[in-house]
Amino acid sequence: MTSSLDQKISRRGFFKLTGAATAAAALGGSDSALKPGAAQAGTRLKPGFESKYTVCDMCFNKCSAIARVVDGKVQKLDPNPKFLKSRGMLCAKGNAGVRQQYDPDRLKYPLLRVGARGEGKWKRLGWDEALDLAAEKMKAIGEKYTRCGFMFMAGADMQSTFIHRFAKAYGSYNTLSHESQCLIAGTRAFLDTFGEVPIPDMLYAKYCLMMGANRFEALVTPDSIDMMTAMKQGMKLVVMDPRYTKTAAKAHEYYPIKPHSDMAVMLAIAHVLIKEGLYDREFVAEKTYGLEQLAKHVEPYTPEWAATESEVPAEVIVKIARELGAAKPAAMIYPGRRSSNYRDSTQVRRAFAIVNALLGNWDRPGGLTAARMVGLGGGVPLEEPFYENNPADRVDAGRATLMFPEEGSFKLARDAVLEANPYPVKGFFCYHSNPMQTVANRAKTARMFDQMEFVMVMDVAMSDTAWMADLVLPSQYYLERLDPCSAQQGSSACACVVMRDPVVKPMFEAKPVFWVMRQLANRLELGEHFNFSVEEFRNAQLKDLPGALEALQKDGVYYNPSKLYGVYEGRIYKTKSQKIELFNQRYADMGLDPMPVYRKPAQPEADQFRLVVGRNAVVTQSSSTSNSLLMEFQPTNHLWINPAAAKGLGIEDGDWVKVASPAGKQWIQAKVTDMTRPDTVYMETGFGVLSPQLAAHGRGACIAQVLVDDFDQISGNMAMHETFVTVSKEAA
Ligand SMILES: Nc1nc2c(c(=O)[nH]1)N[C@H]1C(S)=C(S)[C@@H](COP(=O)(O)OP(=O)(O)OC[C@H]3O[C@@H](n4cnc5c(=O)[nH]c(N)nc54)[C@H](O)[C@@H]3O)O[C@H]1N2
Ligand SMILES: Nc1nc2c(c(=O)[nH]1)N[C@H]1C(S)=C(S)[C@@H](COP(=O)(O)OP(=O)(O)OC[C@H]3O[C@@H](n4cnc5c(=O)[nH]c(N)nc54)[C@H](O)[C@@H]3O)O[C@H]1N2
Ligand code: SF4
Ligand SMILES: [Mo]
Repeated sequence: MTSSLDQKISRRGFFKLTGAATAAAALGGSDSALKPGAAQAGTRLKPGFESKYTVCDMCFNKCSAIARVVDGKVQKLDPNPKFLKSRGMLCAKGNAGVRQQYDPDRLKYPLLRVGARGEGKWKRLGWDEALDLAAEKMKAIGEKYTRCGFMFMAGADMQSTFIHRFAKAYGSYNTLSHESQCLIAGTRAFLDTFGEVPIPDMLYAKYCLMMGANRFEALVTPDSIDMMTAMKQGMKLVVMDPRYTKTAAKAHEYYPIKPHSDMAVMLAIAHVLIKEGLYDREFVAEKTYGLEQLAKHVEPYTPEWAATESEVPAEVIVKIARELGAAKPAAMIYPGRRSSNYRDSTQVRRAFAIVNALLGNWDRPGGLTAARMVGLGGGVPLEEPFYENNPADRVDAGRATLMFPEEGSFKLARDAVLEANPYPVKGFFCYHSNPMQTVANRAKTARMFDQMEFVMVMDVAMSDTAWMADLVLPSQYYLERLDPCSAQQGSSACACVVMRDPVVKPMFEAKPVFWVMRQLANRLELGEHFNFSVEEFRNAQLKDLPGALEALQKDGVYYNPSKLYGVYEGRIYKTKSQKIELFNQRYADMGLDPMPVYRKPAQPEADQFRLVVGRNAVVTQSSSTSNSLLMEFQPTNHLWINPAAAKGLGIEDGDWVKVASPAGKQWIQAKVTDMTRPDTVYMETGFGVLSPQLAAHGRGACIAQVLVDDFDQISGNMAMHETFVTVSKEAA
């Protein structure tokens, strides 16, 4: 059966279908300065422009920037040369921040749904009405289903801390962040090996093996920029990816690895390092636990065996192991960031961590370094109230072995909500995140919203998640906001703090989420937990950092220089054995594999492909769906399919194809290219949106509709690459 979410509908068609045209027309502002293109016009700066520091919010990296302001309007954004973490860079998306600020389709007023959910019929509300309604719903849901019956989600934002604080004051354990869609399997793996989440010291590395990361397109500062510099300084880069990415194109060597076989390659590298005595003997003897068990464990994992699993030739695996051994300790297996890939992603990343430990690169130049604490305080302390009638735990508790208590797992929480097991959850507040586009199995997310009694979304744009809400609240954009401080760690780029002051006056009726939380707290008799201003919160954060506020005002960034390497000299590791754990006893006690065990992964059938996700330098997940400037660079998405596979299916470049999985189907144009393996297809994220108020509407297909919602069994991380699809030539 085709659900309405599977359909491809043009923007014009959608207006007709839902009768949303009148509503949308009423929402569109008449301010001519906001017409498309107006923000780009007249970017020549007039003499006397003002310069103000800000922090980019176009992705999670938080690069410090300088806004050039003319007549109260931002004309241009420039990088802050004093912000070492981005090495004085502001990427294409960062530059396009101006466009987002003056997006003619920005959310302007609180909106109440008046039609069916997702139909797009809205009524404008005043803020008081909107907040009274939200408070009333929160009270009613809390009373009827306990306070855990209301779930809170907050994306990667400097004000997200206030949502977590509100949830605690209100009494719900059910908080979610973007992290279970992003990196928690990797975080879990490194914490359970080193007791720390490492920061790669890319700038001084001599050798880097990068697998499952695409650092020249998926920008992470300072790694992306440092990788270029390190290569100029002689670093060797080897990339393994089923796709020929931009990073692969720049690498010294590239291998189109069979998806889901990284663990095999890594265990075979460990095999060679140990067998040929190429590991750092002194370091391993002194700082690690479990070499003997590991040596025995990797004995059968030979390069020849790994080659049959991964299609990376055995002699290449041996060569890489020897080169890593020769370049150590300034040699690394790049730890990666997004690890929302497979059912065993924690164990895959454990294998990465273990090889790094064998190379002795921990806490040393060109290796993996410990995140340095900059000394930023937690702000105004919260006295968390206790509510007696609450359930014992989070709604997703126990569905994965070792979840993080504040992050949980969106995928598993959604399952629990749909099953109403162990208890019903009937209210949802989402801030600065867009699960309708960024969580696998969009139809399931829509079903979760369908069974909610109240969904409130606060965004800058009518995202697909806002489109499903009962109440939509217009958020201030980062250039308008006063935000708390944020600490940043970054290898040799130094630990630092950034903060945001408003650059321009807020437009329309947009408000900061802090204000919304405070207003709601007052209405729910929780005002004592929000009886401070953002400035006061910020001052409390900075109380142990004398001179920081002045530095932030003068330079846009505050540094707290600290030791870079050798931080762990004389220190114990935060693991059970107090050493770096090659063998993890805690895992063994819990019935988990104490060392990564390779189990043959499921493979696509003859008529199927594995669908993988990945990034593009001018797209940020779903955030750029409202940015018409970025859309000019990447107007739509395509399905990458290998020529041999396409030929077998009679598909030619540019043909429309149907991509189908058990989660759903979409229609998209094929890009026939040998930049992907014959068993792997790929499409970009951030297209095929439902909301007609987004610049991306009517463009491309939605990958979240097709991705299957599997999960990493240890961390609860979403596992998007467990998706097998069929592809057939078929017009939309
Ligand atoms: N321009 C841009 N930059 C960004 C972001 C953005 O949206 N846009 N997002 C930011 C965020 S939140 C994050 S978490 C990071 C993510 O940074 P990365 O994790 O580097 O990003 P991806 O592009 O998802 O990289 C995953 C790569 O793994 C490959 N791959 C898939 N399956 C396998 C496999 O089994 N084995 C191997 N070896 N490779 C595989 C994919 O083809 C893809 O190229 O990027 C950050 N930077
Ligand atoms: N298919 C697929 N899914 C993915 C990924 C993928 O590569 N492919 N990547 C995964 C990863 S690594 C991550 S980190 C997650 C991220 O997933 P999300 O947390 O959903 O992040 P974004 O897609 O960036 O969506 C952010 C939302 O915040 C809104 N926003 C932007 N600025 C503001 C603001 O100032 N205020 C408010 N209130 N809202 C604002 C945007 O309009 C957008 O709706 O996605 C994950 N899901
Ligand atoms: S990497 Fe680009 S989009 Fe991300 S914060 Fe930095 S400038 Fe902004
Ligand atoms: Mo992410």
